[in-house]
Amino acid sequence: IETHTTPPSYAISSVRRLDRTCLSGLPAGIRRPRFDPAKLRSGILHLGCGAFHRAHQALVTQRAIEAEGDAGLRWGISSASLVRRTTPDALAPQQGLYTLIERSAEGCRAEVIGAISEVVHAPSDARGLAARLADPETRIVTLTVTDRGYFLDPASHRLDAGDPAIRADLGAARPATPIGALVRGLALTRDAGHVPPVILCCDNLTANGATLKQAVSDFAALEDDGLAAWIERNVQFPNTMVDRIAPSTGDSDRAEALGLLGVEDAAPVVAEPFLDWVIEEFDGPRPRWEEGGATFVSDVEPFEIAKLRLLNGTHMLLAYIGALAGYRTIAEAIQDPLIARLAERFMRSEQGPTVPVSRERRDHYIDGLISRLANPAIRHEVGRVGRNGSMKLATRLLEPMRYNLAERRDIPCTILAIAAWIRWFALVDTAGTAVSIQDPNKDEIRRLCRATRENPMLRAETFLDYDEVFGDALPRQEQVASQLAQAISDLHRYDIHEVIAAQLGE
Ligand code: CS2
Repeated sequence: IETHTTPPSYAISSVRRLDRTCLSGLPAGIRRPRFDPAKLRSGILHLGCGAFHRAHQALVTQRAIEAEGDAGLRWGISSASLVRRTTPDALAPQQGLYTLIERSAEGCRAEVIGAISEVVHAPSDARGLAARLADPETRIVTLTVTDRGYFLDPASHRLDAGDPAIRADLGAARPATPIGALVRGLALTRDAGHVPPVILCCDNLTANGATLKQAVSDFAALEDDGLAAWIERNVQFPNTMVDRIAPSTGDSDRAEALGLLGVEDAAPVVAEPFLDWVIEEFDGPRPRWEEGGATFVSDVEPFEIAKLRLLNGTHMLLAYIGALAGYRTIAEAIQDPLIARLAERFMRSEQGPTVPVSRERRDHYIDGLISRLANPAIRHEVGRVGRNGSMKLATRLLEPMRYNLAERRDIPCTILAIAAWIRWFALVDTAGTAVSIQDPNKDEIRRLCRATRENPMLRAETFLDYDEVFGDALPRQEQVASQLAQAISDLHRYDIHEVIAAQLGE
């Protein structure tokens, strides 16, 4: 009998790393770029090289490049990470290539994305973001830097000029924040007499383009009024609505990519099959993004409100309620029939009526969402979806809540979602340690919880008065306070399922 004490050496070294030389040898079922990625130029500068960008804009851009042939090669993406170097380090040896795995209950589809012409780690980049933005070849700048990346004052939605990161960027040669980098790049563009690129915010903010424009103008005005006026007149910031569920990548996803490709990919991304991108029409050259499913419209607002309130708002409800019920992912949470009824009621009877689209369109979107959220092949962790809630609550829950209160509509699901969000900060693991929660206001929120420990009414009033998060007083605030106090108290005393059933009147 032949035995091997050590495996043959080819078994150790045979796994190659994905790069351009592997493309032609990939298994037949794996779609790959229908252009030569080595020939791309960088017509797009992107800030925030995370999973969402790589599962969304990069795929749509890949389709646009493919559709245009050689003319499309100008639309490569120079994709920058602003803080961490994990993604640039993983993508550099792969020449920007990575696998996009689309998963549903029916199976998966994998494609190698080659639209990223260059991966940049901004803090160590010799050229710097400002010089890249001011390069006349850059015609479009896209951003996915999350709500936190904009340094907005929650009440006014204007730049929080007092934030230390913004203060540190004023006058800095190489600003570290996205807003600072945009302003520095636009100043170079103006000084060189070039036409500025179009700036496309792809984050889930209300009126994201207009909001970003205001924040950029606010920053510019702190340095140079003339620059702020020039930006106001010359730079387009179209509004957009972006939609695709893309959880963060884990080891099992890397293992799956290896299995599918036969070569190692250190930075695959996973997404649901659904994709939507609605962009306000703008002037100037652009990729033919329609080829990848984008739509250009004159008014993005109805799409954006529908998406923020129905998808992102329900995500928040499911994240907090799901966490309290002990579920790990959004799909697990919504597979619980009681939680599913709560989510559906929240969408149809509370968030839905506040959305300015036809009843038919809204119902159609909600029907689709119920199955998207339940996609068992997407492991979207509740802790991740729930992070930074103090910054997301306003657009996703509080704006529709104000509207509903003014209409005198009952909002038991919204009240429960807010109570669950507050309770979430008190979550402990089995060893009794506070669960790690990511939120810029976490310390303050935990302090408010401690200060109101034994008194649900005081807690409800204290939170509703916390204007950093809740803004101005709500309509009928006293009534809301007593309902919220009841929900807070119930969540302390009873099992979450009993509380949901009571709230649904079941
Ligand atoms: C989620 C979004 O984490 C979150 O805040 O609600 O990332 C959501 O998955 C996307 O907006 C879907 O388009």
